Amino acid sequence: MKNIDTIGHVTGKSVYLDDIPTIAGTLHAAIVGSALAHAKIININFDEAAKIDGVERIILHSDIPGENQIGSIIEDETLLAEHEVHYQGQPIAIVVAKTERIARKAASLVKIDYKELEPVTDPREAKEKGLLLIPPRTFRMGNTDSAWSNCKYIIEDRVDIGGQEHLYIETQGAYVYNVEGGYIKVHSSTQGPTAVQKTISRILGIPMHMVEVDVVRLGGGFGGKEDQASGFAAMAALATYVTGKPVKLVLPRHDDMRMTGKRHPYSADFKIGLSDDLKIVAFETTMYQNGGAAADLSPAIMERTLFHSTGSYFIPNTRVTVYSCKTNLPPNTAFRGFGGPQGMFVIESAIAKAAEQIGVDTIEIQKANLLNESDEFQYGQKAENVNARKSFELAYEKFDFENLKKSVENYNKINKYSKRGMAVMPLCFGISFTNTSMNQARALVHIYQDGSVSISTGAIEMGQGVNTKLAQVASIVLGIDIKRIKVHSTNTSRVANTSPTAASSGADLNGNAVRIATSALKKRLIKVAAEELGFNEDELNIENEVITHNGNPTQLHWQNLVKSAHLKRVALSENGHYATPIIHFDKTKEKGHPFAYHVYGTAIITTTVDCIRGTYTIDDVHIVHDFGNSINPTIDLGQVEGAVVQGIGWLTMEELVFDKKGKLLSNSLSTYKVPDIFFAPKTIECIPLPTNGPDLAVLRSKAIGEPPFMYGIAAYFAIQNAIKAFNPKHTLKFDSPLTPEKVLMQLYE
Ligand code: MTE
Ligand code: LUZ
Ligand code: MOS
Repeated sequence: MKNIDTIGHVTGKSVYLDDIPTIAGTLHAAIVGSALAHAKIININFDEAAKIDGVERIILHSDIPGENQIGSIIEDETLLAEHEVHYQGQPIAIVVAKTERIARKAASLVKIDYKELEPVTDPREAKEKGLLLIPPRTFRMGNTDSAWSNCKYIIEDRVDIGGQEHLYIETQGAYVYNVEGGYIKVHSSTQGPTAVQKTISRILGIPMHMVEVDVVRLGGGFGGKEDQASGFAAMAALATYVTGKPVKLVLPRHDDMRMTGKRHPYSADFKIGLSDDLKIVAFETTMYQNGGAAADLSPAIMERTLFHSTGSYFIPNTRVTVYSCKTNLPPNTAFRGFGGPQGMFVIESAIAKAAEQIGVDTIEIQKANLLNESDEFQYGQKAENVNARKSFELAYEKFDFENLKKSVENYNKINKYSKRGMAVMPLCFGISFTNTSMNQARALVHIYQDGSVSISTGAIEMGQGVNTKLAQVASIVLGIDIKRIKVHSTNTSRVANTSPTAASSGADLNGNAVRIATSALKKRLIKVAAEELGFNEDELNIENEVITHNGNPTQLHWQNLVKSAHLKRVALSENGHYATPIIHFDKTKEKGHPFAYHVYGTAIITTTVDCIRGTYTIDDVHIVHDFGNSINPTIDLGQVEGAVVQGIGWLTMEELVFDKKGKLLSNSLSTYKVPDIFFAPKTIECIPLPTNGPDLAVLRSKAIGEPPFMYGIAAYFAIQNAIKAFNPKHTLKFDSPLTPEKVLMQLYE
């Protein structure tokens, strides 16, 4: 089963926000963003901007009829700045004009006088100054203090981790218009339609039922539109409120890059202790999360860092603390992995450093400490159906690790100025929103008189193929051809109180809601069929659109069954509600059972470094991944490939550069490099780990969106190992991204 969007995407017929036909008289908005990262606003002068022909209105915070507040977890963020600005690009005013070009031109002419204040961009400095977004949190298990004396080896070091620009192909945007009587309709490129609805209701001071948010699909989100789409939609809604006209706001790439938050950079100190037989006895780390100027989703991201700080390993004595630090950067936000990758990078760094100092292969320490069945995580959950060792061993065998290693060693013997390195990354990622209450979803399913089926859920299609999976679930449950099924836009008037499509759980949550709704509809239809055919209900089924009796086809076809059900006045619509069972978490104890299940896997990555230029290629990516019983292997493989390349990009070439004053210098595609087809690994081979999949995954098909991102971590260590092969004086450095410039310095340090 291919992604149902395939043809539309490659022929350019798929509709994105900016393709929606606009109503006559639609105005266009542009944002005036702060030129400075930290300053007091002294004066705003828009005389010159207002003079331009075609400018309709210039909107300030004082035009907001409701509350000037967009913070979702913590109320600490304005829609439009009032007296002070806290990051470069922070929205201050909105210019509304007849065309996009006029709006942008006028926005550039708005003059703002500032009194500059000292910006802070470094999280450790922020912590020193007491600038925290929320109080720190600590997860602990066992007793690290007393455990150190049982360690043969104790190793300490520091890790610095860079951020990452989302670079969704479609930038942030919204299109808003009045329907009647203050009821507004909003098209938004968002992962969280309910978040948009809530934010607009707050900004305009109107009830949520006066705001209808509709989303067809996104040109990528990657977490960047989980929270941050809300502000831009609210600006368009405010402009509609003020002007009474339809308003479209679509960010130019430059504005999107400088105004929106990114993956959080982290800095961390770690201490790891091992026994003689390479068991990790104790692990302590303190991490400084660079949260940016407002909380946004940082508290939840901090939480996932804590959850994943021991990676794929069992460590009996653990203490992990994260500080969420307030800096003068755009508020950092969700990005594939949601703080998990940073936590895992620290533990992998600690293991690699320990291996270097002890003088063993990293893989020996990894292997000795992989999670086993019933091991306890530091947050109290017991590991169940653990596939850590299984995937590790299968990867070792199937990809002939010993031979790979020998071929790398041989290559390095023969070649003087070109060196290879390899590294292994074991993965364990928890599935569920860590905030238990978010793990719910609804599906509204209609069967029309002609036998066609309509599905609405809270899931947002952003390229990950969730709509295809939802249609598959309905098709499997109802026993009908997928061509009869249409997955409709995500709309807050059809499906309310949606969780954002995030945490890789879009298919699990919404798919289960579809399963529940379609199962109920099927039950009703079978009852009708039993009456028509004179058989018992439990002997009947629907297969390939035909009603079967004990597995044998009858004369009754899906279409006729639907017709008679309607004539018999049987309800052909159903609303399915799903809430993940079992999960819970107690924040006062920092213990519980937060995840429905975990996703496991193992990647082996090899790389070649050009030791004259410092450039590198990623040669081969070998993965054993635990898909469960994949409902769509084609889509899932695509997710693995995309995620691993994105993960490699994060730690290698993608470098965010801010100057000391907090201004983003890498603000375009000429200065911010992402992996392209030439940089992508020469081969990505991914084999599924044969498993049945857990009960709590939709039709036992495990969540796929984020986990494979973290395989990219192996690329960092593979390059480090290649540097070591060239420069025997080199000691491991934990300072991502590992750009060619840094590689070159490390080759000759
Ligand atoms: N794949 C594509 N093509 N585009 C995206 O924006 N987002 C990722 C992942 N895969 C993304 C993607 C992220 S961050 C998440 S959380 C999941 O998809 C969300 O979708 P799911 O819950 O349906 O897996
Ligand atoms: N969003 C969120 C997420 O609100 N909670 C989560 O646990 C999460 N995890 C991954 C990505 N987004
Ligand atoms: Mo993904 S970071 O959960 O949107």
